[in-house]
Amino acid sequence: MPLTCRGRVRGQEPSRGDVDDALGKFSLTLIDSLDTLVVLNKTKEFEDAVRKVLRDVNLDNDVVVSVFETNIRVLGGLLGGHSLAIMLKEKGEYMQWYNDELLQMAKQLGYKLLPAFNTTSGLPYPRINLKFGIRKPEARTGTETDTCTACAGTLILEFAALSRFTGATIFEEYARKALDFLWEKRQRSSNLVGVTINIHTGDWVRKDSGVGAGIDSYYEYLLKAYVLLGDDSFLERFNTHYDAIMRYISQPPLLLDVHIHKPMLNARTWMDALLAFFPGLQVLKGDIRPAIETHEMLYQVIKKHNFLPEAFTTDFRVHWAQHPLRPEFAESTYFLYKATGDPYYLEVGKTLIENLNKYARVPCGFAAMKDVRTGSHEDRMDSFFLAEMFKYLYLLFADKEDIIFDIEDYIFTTEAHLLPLWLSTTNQSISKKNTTSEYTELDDSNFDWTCPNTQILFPNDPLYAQSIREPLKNVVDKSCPRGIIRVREESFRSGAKPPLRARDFMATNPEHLEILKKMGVSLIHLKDGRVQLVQHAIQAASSIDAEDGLRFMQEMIELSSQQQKEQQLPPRAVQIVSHPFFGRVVLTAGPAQFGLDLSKHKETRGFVASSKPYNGCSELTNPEAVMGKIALIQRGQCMFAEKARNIQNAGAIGGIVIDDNEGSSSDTAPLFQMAGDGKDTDDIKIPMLFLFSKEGSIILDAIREYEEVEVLLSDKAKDRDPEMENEEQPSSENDSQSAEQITSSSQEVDLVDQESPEESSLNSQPESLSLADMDNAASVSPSEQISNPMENHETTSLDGECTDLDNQLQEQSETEEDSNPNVSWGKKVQPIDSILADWNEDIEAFEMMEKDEL
Ligand code: DMJ
Repeated sequence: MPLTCRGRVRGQEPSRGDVDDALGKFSLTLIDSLDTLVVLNKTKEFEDAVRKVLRDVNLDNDVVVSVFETNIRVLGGLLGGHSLAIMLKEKGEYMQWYNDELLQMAKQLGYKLLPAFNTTSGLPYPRINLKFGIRKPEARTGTETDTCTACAGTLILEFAALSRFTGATIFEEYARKALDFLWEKRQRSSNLVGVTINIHTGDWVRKDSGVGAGIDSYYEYLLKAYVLLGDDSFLERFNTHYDAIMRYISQPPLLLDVHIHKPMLNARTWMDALLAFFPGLQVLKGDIRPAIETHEMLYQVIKKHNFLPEAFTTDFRVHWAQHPLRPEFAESTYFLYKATGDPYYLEVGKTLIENLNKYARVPCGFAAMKDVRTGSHEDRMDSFFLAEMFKYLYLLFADKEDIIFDIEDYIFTTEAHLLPLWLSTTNQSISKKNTTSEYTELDDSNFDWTCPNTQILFPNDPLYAQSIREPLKNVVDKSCPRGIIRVREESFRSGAKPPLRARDFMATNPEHLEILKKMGVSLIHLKDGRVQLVQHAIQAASSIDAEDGLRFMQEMIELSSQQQKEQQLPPRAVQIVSHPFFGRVVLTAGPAQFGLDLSKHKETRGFVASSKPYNGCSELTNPEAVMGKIALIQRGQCMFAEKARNIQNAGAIGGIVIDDNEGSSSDTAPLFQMAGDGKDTDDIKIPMLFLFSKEGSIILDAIREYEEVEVLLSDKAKDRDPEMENEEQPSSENDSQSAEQITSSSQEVDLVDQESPEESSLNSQPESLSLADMDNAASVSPSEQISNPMENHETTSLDGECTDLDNQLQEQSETEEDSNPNVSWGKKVQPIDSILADWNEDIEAFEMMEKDEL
């Protein structure tokens, strides 16, 4: 604990939940950093540290620990220490007294972990009691049903090394069996694996698939098992998965989670920091281009926030602002430097070190970042910081002669522990077993290279890496590609105007659409209701029309950018306060550029009522139902301002417009801002908010279920207060009982979090799409593409200040309270349960990340 300058002892500090499962009162940090000392040429200190481990460490503690973490950090640490201890002993100077004591400890620990594998599948239980094992009453574990893929698939290096060092075959056999089972359970059509699996049935519990949290080191160990053990089946499995990853998950420079059954469907719109190891693995595989691309993208996220946030969105905003000093990016930087020899990667390493010293260094070590945006610290320095970060950063800058042994003779485990490659020929007969032989025919290009060969594969030509990196230079900060600026200047210099002015354009006007078509501009209606404008000059009627099209697009960009700068409104909140929600359900809502400004006025509280007609486009036929209430209106058919006037005239005190695009959700779509009608909207006095369809359905379902639903419209969710509950008077005893049940099983889901002032000034990109001032009117997505007739009719992707006309969500950071929401609903609210299923996926992912099996 670098802030309080003490060690963290399990049980003596308040529990942090699953993240503490890495701690087993076995001097984790000491063991995890043993081989780092040798790499850093601290041989004397290594000798002392080994003595301390042998003298002090007790493995027989009554503590429930994570099998995965104990394997990679403790078993791996002991084996790495042993590997270097025998290397030093052989050299004849240090460790002359050493008699395999660390290996004996490792073996003892290995036997302690074995009971975890006592499942029909052979997949290990996620946790084990070091003293009592599994299932015994005193063990307090063994009832779990699920584990993560990485948890079950990241054992083979340590377990095989233990078997081969000691001759006890059982460890390698168990780890192989778990891997065989995972391989059998892969989704056969996509060849992907999910994040979580049932250890008894083998069913995928979470069917999303990526290369980060929950899966990462499973892939790493397949390739490295091949390197260490020379067993072809591991390589074939790895290549099969790699082929699937590159087909579905890799969307250079992004790596995006998909569904294993529908791999063309992205499962989320954010990436986690753990996937930063993947470029390093791609180097090991020999696929350097995507490695350079992803690494460059990650580096730019780091440059923006000093560290890689725990999760960030596909448009590079912070999704989860914590950073526990993870080493994955340094690891990939090291591998890329080894592969390319490009000094750029030394510069990257220098930046990492400078940032660590500047922002994380504290008197007693380096403190994790609680929030990369504010630079606040957490009293935490995980053992992987010394095991991995120090090692990789040192190795990045070390010359061969700086290291007292040949690092090329070793393989790095996922925790960067060193295992000697000579193990591949030791005791190998003991564990070879027949593995499945049916492998799918693969694209042969994936088999080209299997190990890095820095001499042949990567010709030490720095320009090679640079040529791949260069086009991605602005991928994160979204500055304008030069070519477009040039064209824009020329276009404006000529003073020519397009036949249709951007400010007059209406997506519902057939004449306008005709003109657009002539200019080669097409409209793509996105699922979330927005419209994407794309210009392909080649599709224009003539080159003059093509130029007009370009001018039109540029005007559109200018207009939108200008409007957005004028009106950057943050998200708002719709909080359901009536029974049985009591303020626990907070829905992210889009603001309106007209009506009561909720950031300046007190929140509006009221019961909801649907308007008739539901689209609110004409005078309401049910004013008595809406009077004094918050009216629900469906998006579409007329302008938002018109809807607002109609419900206001009927006596409504506020309005919620619900998106008519089925399935739209604030999870996947950017914030939607309702613009006015281009005229004076001062007459609209009531607050208006916008909900995507999923969030809207929650309110509609609640009305069906409970009839009376009261909500709070505000700029920020209010703390759930007793008032909310006191107002609730269940109508019958039964109701009262179920309300209680629901209350106790529900927790707060706060999807709204205010951006820090600092961030909002940084985040000066256009925030909203005022062009959408007519319902269903045009908007332009961030991936807007415009082709430039003077540039070979190429389609150029523009973003950021230039073209990102899309609404941008304010950055949402997970606070400590809301980073672990666990939505569980009682039977009574079943319909809402299904609507929240998608949210649960994200929430589970966060929980998973928290578990730190990451
Ligand atoms: C390390 O413990 C290992 O690298 C693991 O495989 C995943 N991540 C952590 C550090 O982030």
